[in-house]
Amino acid sequence: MTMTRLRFMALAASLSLGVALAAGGLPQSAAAAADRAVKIGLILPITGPFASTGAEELAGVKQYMADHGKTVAGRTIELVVKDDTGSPNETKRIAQELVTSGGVNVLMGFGLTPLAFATAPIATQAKVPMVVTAAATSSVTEKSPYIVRTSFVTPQGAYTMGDWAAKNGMKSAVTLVTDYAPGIEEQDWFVKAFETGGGKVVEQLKVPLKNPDFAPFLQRVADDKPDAVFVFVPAGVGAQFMKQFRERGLDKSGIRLIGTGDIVDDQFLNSMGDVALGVVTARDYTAAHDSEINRKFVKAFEAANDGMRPNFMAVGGYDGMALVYHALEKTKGDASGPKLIEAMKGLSWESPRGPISIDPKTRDIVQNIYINKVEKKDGQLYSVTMDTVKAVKDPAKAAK
Ligand code: VNL
Repeated sequence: MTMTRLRFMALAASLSLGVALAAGGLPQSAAAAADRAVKIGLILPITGPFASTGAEELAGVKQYMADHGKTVAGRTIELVVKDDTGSPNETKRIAQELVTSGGVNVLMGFGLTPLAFATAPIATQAKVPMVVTAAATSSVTEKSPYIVRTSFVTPQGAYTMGDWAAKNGMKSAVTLVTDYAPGIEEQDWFVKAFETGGGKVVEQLKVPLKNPDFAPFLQRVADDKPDAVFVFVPAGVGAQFMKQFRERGLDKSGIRLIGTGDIVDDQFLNSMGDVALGVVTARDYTAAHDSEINRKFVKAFEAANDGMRPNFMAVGGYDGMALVYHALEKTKGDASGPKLIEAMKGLSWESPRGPISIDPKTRDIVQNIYINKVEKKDGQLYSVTMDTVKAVKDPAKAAK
C-alpha cells in the first residue's frame, strides 16, 4: 500500500468522525434514520375505567410492528404512547402537544367517541392524519377530513343484529344501551332494522356511562318479558353486565340476550362463565375467526401478552398500524399529512378479521360483519361465527 493511499484512508476516517460528531455523536447511519423517523402519537386510555381497551389497543399496535418490522419505505416507525385516562380534555391536550412540540406525523388511538370528537379539530388544523382505532360512532369520521377509521361503526353491528333477530323468530325486544353517542346510535339502528323486519321494540332503556348499575334496568326487562333484550355496553363493561344479568336470574327467564360484540368482549368472555353460552352478537371480529392469518395472530398476541386474548379493540389497533404502513409504501415514505391521508383512501388488505378496506369517500372501514354465538370450544368460551354479511359499509352514511 502506498503512503498516498494510507493518508487518504486516514482523511476519510476523520471526515466520517466529524460527521458523526456533528450529528450529536450518533453513528452516521443511525442519525440519518432518526431524521427520517415517522412519529406516531398513540393516545389511549391506559389507566382509568377503560384501561382494558387501552391494553388491547396498545398490544395490537405492538403486534403489528413485531410482525412487520419497524421500517417501512426506508423510514423508521417511532411510537410515542400517551395515556389520556379516558378523559376528553386530556386527549385533546395531549394531541395538541404531540402535533406541535412532539412533531408527530400521525395521531392514533381514541378509545371512546368523546375522545375522538375532542381531538378532531386538532387534526384538521395541523393537517395530521388521525387514525381512529376504537371510537365507533358513525359521525366520528365526519368531524375532520383527516380522520380515517380502522375499528368499526356502531350501525354496522346494530343494524345487522336487528335484521338477524327479526328473521330468526324474535317478535318483541327491549333495548338496553349505555347512554352516550355510540349507545344511542346502537339503539336507533337496532330498532330500525328490527322493526323494518316486522319486530316490535317495547321499551328503550339507557344506562349511565359512569359507574353503571344494571339492576333496576334488568328488573324492567324482566317485567316486560320480551322475546329478546338487545344490549350495548362499551368494551370492558360486559363482564359486569353479565354478572348482574345472572344474579337477577335473567339467564333462566327465557328472554334471549343479543347485542353487538361489545358485551362478549374476548378479553373477558372466558371469565363470564356459562351465563354467556348461547348469546348471539354481531361484530367485525371474534378471536375464534377461522382463518390462517387469525390463528397466527391470536397465538402470537397471547404469547406476547401473558395469555390475554385479542378482542376487536386489539384488531382495530393492529389494522391502524397496517393502514399507516400501507400508506407509507404508497407514498414511498412521504409522511406529509395531505399525502398520507390521500394514500389511505381506498386501501384494502387482509386483516385477522377478514378482508377490509377504507371507503375512499367516507374514510370509514368496510368489512364483514359476523353473527356469532357463544359456545364452548376445548373447555373455553368463544364467539363462534354462524353467519357472515360481507363487505358492510356504514349503514348510517349509506342512508344519507
Ligand atoms: C365505543 C364504542 C367504545 C364501542 C367502546 O368501548 C365500544 C365508543 C370502549 O365509540 O365510545 O366497545
